[in-house]
Amino acid sequence: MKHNRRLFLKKGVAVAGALYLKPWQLNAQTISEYTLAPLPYAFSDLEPHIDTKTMELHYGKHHQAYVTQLNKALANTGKPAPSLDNLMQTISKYGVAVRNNGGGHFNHTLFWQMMQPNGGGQPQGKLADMITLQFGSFEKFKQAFKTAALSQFGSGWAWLIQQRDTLKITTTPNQDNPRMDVVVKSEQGNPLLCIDVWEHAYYLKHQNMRANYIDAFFNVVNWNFISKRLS
Ligand code: MN3
Repeated sequence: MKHNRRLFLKKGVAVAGALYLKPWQLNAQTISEYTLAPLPYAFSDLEPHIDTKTMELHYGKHHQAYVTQLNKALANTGKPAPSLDNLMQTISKYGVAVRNNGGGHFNHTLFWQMMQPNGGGQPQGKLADMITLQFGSFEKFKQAFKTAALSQFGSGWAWLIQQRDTLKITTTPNQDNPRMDVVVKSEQGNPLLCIDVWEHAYYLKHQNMRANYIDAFFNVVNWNFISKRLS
């Protein structure tokens, strides 16, 4: 009897609670939404390495879709939006729609900033020293990064990550990234450099030749931005 009564009380409280809206459900404006940041350069600025049409579609359609779908998926959870970095570190608590679209938003936000007109060349200072220490030389690093980006089967990303005092090259499928808590611990880290190897990132200009796209990408890398990401 006692047990049943307690159960009834618990259920009663749960039902009563459902009648009241949580503070963040009272007003749609209190729900913080993710937004697509402006590109730090024009669509045509990365020519001839990354073509204008690819940039228009990749940023304007693909990235925008990740942001729209992420906001939709998160609204369905009824929870407020955490910071994007925090979302990555707690992604295991969310469903597949938040993982895919949240990852897509995080990855592309980084990716645009990693490129710049008149980029390329080599990193300087501490990052250059760490790359030489870890990989032997910048050229050896570049080759290893390219090999990793080529080896990612199907859609995904290649990364240079920082793990305390060491650097590591890794890859992730789909829109996963090394900040996500669902990624195996040994492949988690602070993302420094990344390249999108989904076909939508290169097919218009390079068709099936992913290697040519990777070479072109190295001509627009913003090493200054990447160096500042060292922690
Ligand atoms: Mn993409």
